[in-house]
Amino acid sequence: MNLAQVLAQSAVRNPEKVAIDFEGIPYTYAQLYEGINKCAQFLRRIGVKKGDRVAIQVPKCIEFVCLHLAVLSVGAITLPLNVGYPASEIQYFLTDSQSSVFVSYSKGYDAVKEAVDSIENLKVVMLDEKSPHGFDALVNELEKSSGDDVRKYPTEKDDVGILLYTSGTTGKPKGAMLTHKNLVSNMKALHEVWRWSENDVLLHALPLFHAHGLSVALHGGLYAGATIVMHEKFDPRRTWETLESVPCTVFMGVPTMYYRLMREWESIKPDLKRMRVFISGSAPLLENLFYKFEEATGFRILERYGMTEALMITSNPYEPERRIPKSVGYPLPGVNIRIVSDDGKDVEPGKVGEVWIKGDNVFKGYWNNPEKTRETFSDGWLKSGDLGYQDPEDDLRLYLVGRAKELIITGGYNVYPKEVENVLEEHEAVLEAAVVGIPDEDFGEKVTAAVVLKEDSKGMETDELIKYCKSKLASYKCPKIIFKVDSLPRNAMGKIQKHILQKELSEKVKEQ
Ligand code: MCA
Ligand code: AMP
Repeated sequence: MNLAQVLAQSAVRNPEKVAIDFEGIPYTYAQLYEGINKCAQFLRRIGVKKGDRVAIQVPKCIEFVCLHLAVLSVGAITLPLNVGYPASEIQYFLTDSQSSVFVSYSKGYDAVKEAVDSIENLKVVMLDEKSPHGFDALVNELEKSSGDDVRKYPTEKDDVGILLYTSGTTGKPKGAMLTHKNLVSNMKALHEVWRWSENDVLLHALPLFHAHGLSVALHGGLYAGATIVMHEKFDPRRTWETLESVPCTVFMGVPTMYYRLMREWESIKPDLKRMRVFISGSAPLLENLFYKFEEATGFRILERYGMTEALMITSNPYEPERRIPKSVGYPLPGVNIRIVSDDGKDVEPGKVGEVWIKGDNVFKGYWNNPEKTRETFSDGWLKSGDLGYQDPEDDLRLYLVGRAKELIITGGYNVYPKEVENVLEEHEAVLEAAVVGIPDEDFGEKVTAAVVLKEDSKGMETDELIKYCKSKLASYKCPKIIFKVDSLPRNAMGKIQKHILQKELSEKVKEQ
């Protein structure tokens, strides 16, 4: 089994149809698959073999799509990376994954060059800035390619296709291994539940380096043989205008995007007569936003629940009248869930417990980390760290109510406080630090820190600490606000009481 091979069938069915319109430049299915084959030849030429990790850190572009599917076609593994990651994070991902190729672009490469140069046996593929999306170097290489089809798809269903790094409670990101079976089965389940068809036109405004934009949106659209209109960045006004002018039938976003779309609604009020469905996920969609959106547009947003380690888990039903705010719906076909208490026993329907997951969607484990993998599973069930309950009155419909794991979700991105605390505590002026999520209308939660400074550094400005964090962490992980405090609230055991701190900092934010 190979995801790229499954997707290649759309090219055979409808070669002349536009597969992706990237920022106004259309690429037919035939052109896309020619590009994939050329990239596959290039990868073979530079020695990429089955199982090799190919890390790609480039802005959203058509070349990313071709490279990613070419990597899978030759049996290798794609490791997509956020362009916002600074050098220290990139060095960690490349060394931890033992990647053999790093695909970068000149504007971004300067920032990571020093860290990357120190890694042995790593081939760097540079893409310069002359082609429409900055990819002349690769494009030149591709021109050397012949017409031979080198896509051999040498993988079995349990071979890894994508390695996605997710942060963890210990602070060090771990590489989640997603197999071809995970990717294909989940894509097919969503195809059925969301009633994808080749008549669909998806507006794709998400990043391609997470499961949401990559697996759910990109793979889903290509599998359906639909047309994907890709915007490099999300812009709410442009999104409304495009949904009307193209016109589109499907949109996917995180709640922050829906919040920003609503802010622009009144001044545009686009005609959405061709739209079929708006889908939300990656973070909780607030009830008032669900209703506000429905009142304005007439559409009930279809909310679903997923996590990198299990791709998509549950979804509200497709029928609009069965989409309910606050509920994430029912398990997808082939996915099983349980709600489990602290002692590992199933709780009664209606009672809150941790969501456990089993099915073809569940990942193979963390890269090179059997210990963390073992901790994440119990009897073959993936322990999600999410807290929820099933409604006994409504066919066990799932509601999420919180998280057992210490996690902040900001604008759909996950931030583990420990990772930020570690960085803050490495600063010479900081004695100790604690990081929490403060409710925020736009981002859902806002990363916020409290620091106790060392005696001789009490006068230091917190702006300086934020600047320091930005040099060490992707900017979405950096605290938006840092408060100086004399001490952190602790219990009798000395453990920091995050819920008290969270309340205290929320009050401080309100006072500002
Ligand atoms: C950008 N910034 C953020 C975020 N995004 N800060 C906190 N949280 C964020 N999500 C920073 C920028 O670096 C910048 O920092 C400042 O905030 C203002 O940026 P702004 O222009 O407002 O942001 P933007 O570029 O418009 O991005 C907002 C966004 C983006 C479009 C909502 O965050 C986004 O694309 N989110 C989607 C993430 C996603 O795909 N998640 C799926 C994970 P400064 O000014 O300091 O430089 S996969 C997943 O969760 C599972 C599988 C699932 O269920 O889907
Ligand atoms: P990630 O590790 O980036 O894949 O994020 C996965 C986490 O996002 C899940 O464990 C949930 O906590 C959260 N999540 C995803 N979808 C939803 C949703 N619809 N509602 C609430 N939380 C969600």
